[in-house]
Amino acid sequence: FKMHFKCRNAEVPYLNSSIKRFLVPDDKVAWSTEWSSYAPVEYTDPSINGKPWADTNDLSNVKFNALDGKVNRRSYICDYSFDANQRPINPMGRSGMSGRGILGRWGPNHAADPIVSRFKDGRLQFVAIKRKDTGEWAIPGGMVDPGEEVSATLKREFGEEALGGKTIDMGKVWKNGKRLYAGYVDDPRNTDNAWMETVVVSFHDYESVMDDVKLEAGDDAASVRWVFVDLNEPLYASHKSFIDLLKTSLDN
Ligand code: RP5
Ligand code: MG
Ligand code: MG
Repeated sequence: FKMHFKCRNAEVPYLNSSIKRFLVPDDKVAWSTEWSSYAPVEYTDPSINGKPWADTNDLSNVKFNALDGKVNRRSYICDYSFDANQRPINPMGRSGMSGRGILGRWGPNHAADPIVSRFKDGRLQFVAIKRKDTGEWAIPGGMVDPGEEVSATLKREFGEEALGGKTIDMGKVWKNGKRLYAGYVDDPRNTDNAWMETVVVSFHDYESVMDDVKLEAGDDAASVRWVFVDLNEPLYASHKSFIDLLKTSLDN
């Protein structure tokens, strides 16, 4: 991605708040562009305080750009740099908000996105959830737990969000994993100091294993269903681009 958009939307309030971002025009996104009057809104959602998955405001013992104990604080994009307060700086540029917003980690917040797909009457479909937070269709992804392998996160999140937490034998599907992407996500929750990164893996169902699997929404998901890749609705964050990568990979 060359530029982020969804985490610059200054018209709508930030998730679960009434806070609006400082407007960052396209030509001012890059940190290399001087902008002395830039005044991002400082915001960290008070509800993340004390959460086991969240950092504290004390940065002194955090090992950035490294594996910090069990927490992966490396970025797929680059070795990120720091602002005057020693806070990581979003490598994709300004977002109009400083602090962590509702994200737990300073710097990269690592997720994993499993795309389970099949052909239905010759048309490509994938398993999508309707997210409870924004109401948009999305890949049923989620955060990598400390010490967890990404390959485990993919299956766990799919199970939690698309299979109602049940363990279902999808053996053949899980064997066809193909990594499509690892990097930045233009997530509406991103800030100048905290951002989403993900690993997207395609699991195409070549053997119709999924025909016998009953989808059931759970956790972040309000509903779940097979969605055609050419649906006429926006997808969450950068998920549209991830689906485009899926299409290309199945064409080859
Ligand atoms: C997106 O947020 C990722 O692509 C992934 O789908 C998701 C992870 O966050 P939660 O679903 O846990 O909120 O940036
Ligand atoms: Mg989840
Ligand atoms: Mg999720």
